Amino acid sequence: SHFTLPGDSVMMQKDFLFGVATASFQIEGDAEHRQPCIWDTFCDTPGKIADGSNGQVACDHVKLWRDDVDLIASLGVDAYRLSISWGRVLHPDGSVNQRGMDFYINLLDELGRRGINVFVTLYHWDLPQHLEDKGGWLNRDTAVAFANYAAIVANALGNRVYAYSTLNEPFCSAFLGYEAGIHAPGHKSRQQGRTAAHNLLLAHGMAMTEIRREAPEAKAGIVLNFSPAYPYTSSAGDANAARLAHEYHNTWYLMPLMEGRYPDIINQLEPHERPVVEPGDMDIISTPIDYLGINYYTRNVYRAGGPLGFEEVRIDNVPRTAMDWEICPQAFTDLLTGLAQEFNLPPIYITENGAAEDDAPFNGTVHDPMRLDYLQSHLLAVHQAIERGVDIKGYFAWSLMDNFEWAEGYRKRFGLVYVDYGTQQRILKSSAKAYQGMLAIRQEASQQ
Ligand code: GBH
Repeated sequence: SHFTLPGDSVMMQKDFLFGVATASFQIEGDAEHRQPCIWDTFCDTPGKIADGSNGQVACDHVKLWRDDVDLIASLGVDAYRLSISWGRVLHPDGSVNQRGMDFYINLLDELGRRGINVFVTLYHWDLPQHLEDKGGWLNRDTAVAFANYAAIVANALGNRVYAYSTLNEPFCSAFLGYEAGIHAPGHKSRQQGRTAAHNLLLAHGMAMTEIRREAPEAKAGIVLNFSPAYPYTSSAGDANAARLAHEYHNTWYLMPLMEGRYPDIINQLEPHERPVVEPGDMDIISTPIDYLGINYYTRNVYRAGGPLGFEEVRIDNVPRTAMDWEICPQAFTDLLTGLAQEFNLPPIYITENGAAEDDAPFNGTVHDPMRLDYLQSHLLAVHQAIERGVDIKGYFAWSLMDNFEWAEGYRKRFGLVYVDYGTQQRILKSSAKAYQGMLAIRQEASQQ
């Protein structure tokens, strides 16, 4: 079996990029050759990771990268999205760790030889611990350190990279890391979450200038996660709750990037609860981007209540993934068309989309029917959004292979490829074969 799209869909044309995505801390291992990061510290804190695991070995990708490039190429994808470990390419004093930089140079050169376009994320949550010790994202200096790091990487990797992305999901870094305390560094303060969010956005804007100077041919942008917000009932109160949740989870990041201002929900806070915005910050943050990366997994449903005026409701009798996230492809189409109406967006890449399933090998094969359904329906949802005029240029499945799923450890599997952590054997799941099948059909069609 293989995924299908309408034959006349622009997604079936070769200039639409299909890829798979990963992130450094989740797959690399080889922790002894990089600086410790905030996720190492978080993993060492009892009770933070569901299975008590850590990222010391993960998928052992730093050792197995040549096999993994073969695997990626075997899928027939046009693109691969990876992230750079800040503490692998730099020493704490900011000088280059050549061994670490060479790892990425060799990896990118090999991907290039296979004709695979590389999307590089500079920050997928693995902040060097020594920067956290100086305040992490609560310290404006971290934004400057990030811009310096971005310049060094863009200089070293240059145009081997098709598209740079500064940050992956600053919402998660700020909200989950500083406000909800469920991601590293594990703080629980609303005020800290807001400061972290502002400094992350600032870091993004400062890095944009560096990337453009050092790698002028490459595209540069950012990756945001979106959780479209729906009202629980048709009451005006719930409609308002959904609107507030949309601002808090989604617009908070997108509006400053696109329009150089924060949404009302931030501006209307008491002065002492707002982030400190210095003159010029909003100009830096709204530096034009070449593309917007969108990560989508699920929608959320809200009703009026809670300290911020909205609270999430768990609805019954809907299909869910192993993360307990509702499967709702319609919300993906609605999100894309809605954002394109609300903002003047640059071209979009879907930089992550996927599902966790409790996979297990049986007679050497891994059948993942739920993920097959999820990916098929979400590919069609993207197609629908394009039909309605949204400019979408590519789609990345999360993830290439099972990996360290943050606070969930290794028990939640998002891979198209199964990883046996005992042997590091990789096994293509049914979903990987369906992706491969679709890409092979498209390849044949493009050669006729
Ligand atoms: C992505 O983030 C990550 O980029 C990736 O590394 C990860 O492996 C993958 O997804 C799968 O989890 O605000 O408390 O309601 C996940 C995006 C966004 C997950 C918001 C949960 C809701 C948390 N997410 N979200 S809350």
